[in-house]
Amino acid sequence: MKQKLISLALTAALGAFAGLATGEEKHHAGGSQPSAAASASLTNGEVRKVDKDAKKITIKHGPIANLDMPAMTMVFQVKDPTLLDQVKAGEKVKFVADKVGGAYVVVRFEK
Ligand SMILES: [Cu+2]
Repeated sequence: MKQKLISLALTAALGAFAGLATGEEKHHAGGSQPSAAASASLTNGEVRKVDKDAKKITIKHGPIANLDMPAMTMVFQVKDPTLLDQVKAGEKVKFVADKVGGAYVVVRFEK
């Protein structure tokens, strides 16, 4: 019984190692793009409110795959305040969102 457990643990460890090796290979194949941006997907949304003073934006968004979030209207922070100069209320946008330090942040917009 003990022998079997050790064997299982060893198999799991080897599996994890193989997974790491594969991930490393993918990373290299992806070129020089940061891995976070490469894995994040574009989300459709409609800008509801832009608050430059608070550096926040309200977006009615579709499902966000990389954050496992359903469609809703919510407030995002922005990675860079200048992002708020690219959009205005009522505009349809595509954007990349990420979770940074427990907050939902818009990383970039794409028109
Ligand atoms: Cu949301």
